[in-house]
Amino acid sequence: MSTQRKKIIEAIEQGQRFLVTAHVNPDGDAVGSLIALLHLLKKLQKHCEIVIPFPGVPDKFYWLDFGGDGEAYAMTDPATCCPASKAIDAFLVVDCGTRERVQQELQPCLESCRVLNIDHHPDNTLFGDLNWVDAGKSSVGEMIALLAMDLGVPLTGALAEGLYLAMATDTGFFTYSNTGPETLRITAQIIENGFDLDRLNRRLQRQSSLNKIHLQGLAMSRARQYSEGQIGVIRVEKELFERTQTGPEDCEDLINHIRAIQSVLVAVSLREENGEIKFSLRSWGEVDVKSIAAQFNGGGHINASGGRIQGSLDAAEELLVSAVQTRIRDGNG
Ligand SMILES: [Mn+2]
Repeated sequence: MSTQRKKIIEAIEQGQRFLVTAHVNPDGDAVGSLIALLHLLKKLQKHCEIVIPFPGVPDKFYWLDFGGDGEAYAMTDPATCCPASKAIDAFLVVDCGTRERVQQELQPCLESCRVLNIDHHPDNTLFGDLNWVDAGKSSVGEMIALLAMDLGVPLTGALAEGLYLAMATDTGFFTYSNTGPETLRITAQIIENGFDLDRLNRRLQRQSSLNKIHLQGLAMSRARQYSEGQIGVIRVEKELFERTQTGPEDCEDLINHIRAIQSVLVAVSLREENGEIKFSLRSWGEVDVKSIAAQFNGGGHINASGGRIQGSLDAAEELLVSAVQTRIRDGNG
């Protein structure tokens, strides 16, 4: 076991009051890990405040168990979180590669508290007082599962739900190359413990509205490819959101349809959001899209990354396609 993991376990065992958060615009791994930590700490009889970062729990996860008895606090008034945190023993920050990924209002806590940084982003800047960072892990959920096992807490109930959500979403339901033997062993253990897989998958996967399907259909009908089909591109203009009465959250999974095209090595999706262009990159195997996103100050993982570009959709598409072409030609395609 790594020394850092051991030290995190000690800090949890020795502490009594914890503040916990994840990155802004929380995804399945962030939300799932927060829920898992909440229930893990509750089972250990610790006091725990969860700060769900901006803009809150995505609608599709509203049904998860956030504690329900006043021990979990949504981010309604960020200003009240930090003063309270002075009395806490540790500030757990999960799934954040850099301190900037922590919500603005919580930044002072990074200075005033003992920070435990638990993450799997390869470019993590080790901003914590303790840093357990392992890029070999599929998700933070997988890391929290290991902590729970180390601490002798069984992977059941709402804890297991959070872990499964985190691992399933960060691995594309156990299909991406980050899915490791350990990911599957933990999942097996969760199922052995009586977890209702069908119930959870139904809730996770039965989420689309008809408007979302219309948006995706229109966007997909305009998808195109470059470099003899090695690069697939899909884009969503502001006008498309207006026409189908949808929002950015309805673009989820769109990129996976492009990644599924036979010849595609790298899938690119672009959308107009808040006056800038948000992009995502997905690749197969060796093609490192994290380094491409980094050229535009983005981040992520080798096979899944993203970021933002200022300017028009056309300009952003041109920049990204040319960066991907260079990477495929010079590198590891
Ligand atoms: Mn993650």
